[in-house]
Amino acid sequence: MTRRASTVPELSIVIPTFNERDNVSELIARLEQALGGIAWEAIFVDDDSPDQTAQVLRSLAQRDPRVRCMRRLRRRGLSSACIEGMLASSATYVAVMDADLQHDPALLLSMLTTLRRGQAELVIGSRYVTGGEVGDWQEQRLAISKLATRLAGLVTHQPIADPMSGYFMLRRERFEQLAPRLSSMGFKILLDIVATAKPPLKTLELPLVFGKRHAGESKLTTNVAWEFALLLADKLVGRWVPVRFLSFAFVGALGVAVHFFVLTALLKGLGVAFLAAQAIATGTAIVYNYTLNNVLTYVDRPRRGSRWFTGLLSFAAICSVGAIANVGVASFMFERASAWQVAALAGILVGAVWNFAVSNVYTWRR
Ligand SMILES: Nc1nc2c(ncn2[C@@H]2O[C@H](COP(=O)(O)OP(=O)(O)OP(=O)(O)O)[C@@H](O)[C@H]2O)c(=O)[nH]1
Ligand SMILES: [Mg+2]
Repeated sequence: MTRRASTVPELSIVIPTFNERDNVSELIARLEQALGGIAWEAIFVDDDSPDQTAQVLRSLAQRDPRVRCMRRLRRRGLSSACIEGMLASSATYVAVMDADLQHDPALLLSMLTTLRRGQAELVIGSRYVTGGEVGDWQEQRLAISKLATRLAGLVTHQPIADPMSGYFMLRRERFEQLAPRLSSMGFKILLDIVATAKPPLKTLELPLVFGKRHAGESKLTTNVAWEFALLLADKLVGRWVPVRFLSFAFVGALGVAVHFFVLTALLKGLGVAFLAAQAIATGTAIVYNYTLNNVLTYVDRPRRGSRWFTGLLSFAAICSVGAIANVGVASFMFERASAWQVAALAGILVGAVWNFAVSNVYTWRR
């Protein structure tokens, strides 16, 4: 059976959602208004929002086949949601926009025209070009955004005024070429795309006046800053060393400090015997490392509820084996006349690699 060409969408608009139930119906109405005459579809990617956004979308989709909803379970992540939504598209062009109506749908038409004319491969709704505005942000948020934009310049390969924008459109084929190499970490999918594209995508920025959130709450948390740091690190050094390992090693180094703090307090402060103090300090450091890795290194898939406790048990078991490997390697080297510092460092490195590699697969398996 052949389908009429007009029913095949030319444009897929990918909209990540988390607790946006009171925005989606209004957004669809505004898309309809802005895109008359264009064959479009809206692909919502919902991370199982507790406010039942997906259910609202299902009922909207039953009335309008242009609306689709992908529901992801036990996952969070704006970038990965956008990537999966774009990969579900077969249209010529894909756009990404927020669900909360801060991105004016009227801009979609100019973006599409720019791409159709071949004036660019990527069009960005930019808050930082003439005519664009950030809206009523507080001074602090503006300052942070500007700093992040400057840091982002380290990885973009070309000057882009607003690489942190969440509103853009590109040819789907170009996106599909890049998709396997994306970091897919964190909140900044556009930056990920721009930093991955080599040679750079021919890019045009159109002024965007960033509106007010229509309903619901912001999902911007302090995690966003950490995830941004991970994304930058991945783009800068990810080719040589996995950024998760860097984070794991960073947490481990803090864990050593915690260990010595507890040990000293017990030994010197409370007069506890060395063996008992060392055991308590080790236990504390394991719990500390686990907790921090769970929220930092595995920010995209933390263990919660009862899985938090079972995860701790597996992490502790893995670290115990890591400690045996550490001591084994260190004593092997020490006996073969290595300096004690070198032997100790080699032991620590082997233990850390073991702990990371095994807990990455077992404790925080996908
Ligand atoms: N699927 C999915 N969507 C998300 C996630 N976090 C945020 N979103 C969506 O991403 C879009 C942008 O999030 P916002 O909280 O509006 O972020 P923002 O626009 O930078 O911040 P505000 O100006 O405070 O609104 C919204 O449509 C959110 O619902 C997530 O973990 N998963
Ligand atoms: Mg928003």
